[in-house]
Amino acid sequence: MQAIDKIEKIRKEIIKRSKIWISLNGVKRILSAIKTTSNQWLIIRYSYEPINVVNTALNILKEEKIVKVKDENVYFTNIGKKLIKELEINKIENTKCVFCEGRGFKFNFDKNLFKKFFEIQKQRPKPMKVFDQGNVTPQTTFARISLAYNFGDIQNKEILILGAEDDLLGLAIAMTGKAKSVTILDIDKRLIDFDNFWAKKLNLKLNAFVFDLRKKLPNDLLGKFDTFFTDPSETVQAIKGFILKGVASLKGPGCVGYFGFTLKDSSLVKWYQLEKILNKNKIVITEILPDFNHYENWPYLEETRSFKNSLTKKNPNKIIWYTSHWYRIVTLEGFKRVNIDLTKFSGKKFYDDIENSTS
Ligand code: SPD
Repeated sequence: MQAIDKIEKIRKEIIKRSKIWISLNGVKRILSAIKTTSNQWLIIRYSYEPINVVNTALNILKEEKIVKVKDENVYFTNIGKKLIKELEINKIENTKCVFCEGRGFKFNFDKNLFKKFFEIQKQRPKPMKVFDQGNVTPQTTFARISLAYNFGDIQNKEILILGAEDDLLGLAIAMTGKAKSVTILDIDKRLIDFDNFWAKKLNLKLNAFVFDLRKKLPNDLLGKFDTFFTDPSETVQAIKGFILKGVASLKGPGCVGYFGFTLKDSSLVKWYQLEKILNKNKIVITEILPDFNHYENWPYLEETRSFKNSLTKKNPNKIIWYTSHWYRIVTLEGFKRVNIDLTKFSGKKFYDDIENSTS
């Protein structure tokens, strides 16, 4: 069988088992990632395909004797080496800036402020599975601020954070002293108490409230903010719960939202759905910054599908492998405020779907 036919057969098998679509180029990218690194978590990072898809692909490639596992690392066999030679698969070359971790922005917005935040964040509550938590690195939190600051989306602005305060972005923005106000909504009382404790201690313009974002936003939060930030789970329900509620909170056309979206827990088909929802509501995407958000590993990783279905049983420990793209969106004239009740989606139904494997 020709190499290309073999890969096409494998592509169809990946789709059959994972129930997620992948292109031929997507499969070739996974092969390039394997050629680049033997660590399965970095293979996932470099593949830009859902974790479920990469894990399924690795398992099939092993069954087909194209890859083998040695000391919990993944390598091509001789059969695999011949195959990738025929397919002209190259290593992935990292052309990103090494000084800014590839984001294009300085992460140390202000060295002393960053140091202070760095010490505070060490005491943050640990991520919990029940809330699908997993925080970004403190460098990421400050890179988010630098980016938004560059666009003028923070200075003298009224800011809303919807969930994801495990990233402590609202606290960090308030610590810059540049925003007019920062309001934080999160379901996790531990985080709200943490924020309010530091707000009092540091005299910050920050108000944090326990709020379940499946519920409708109260009227006094609608149309009141200039900028929102969120980092939702990636189901369609969570897009509506977090991103569209953020949009509903904005004052008018030309206001701004930021959120993270992965190719780890979402496929390109989900991206299409997301972008269609945004466009339908007259919202335009101005930036999608790849791998902008770097996540620290969360303590419950081994309980999730991403680990259980993985080819090797190596824990990533300190390796940054879970990254997301950072979207910036702007409301247009005639944008829609969608503020719906989603409480019928209980627990996992709200934040889990077939493409998600980290919750
Ligand atoms: N469930 C594990 C951690 C995931 C963190 N959330 C990332 C959301 C990106 N939109």
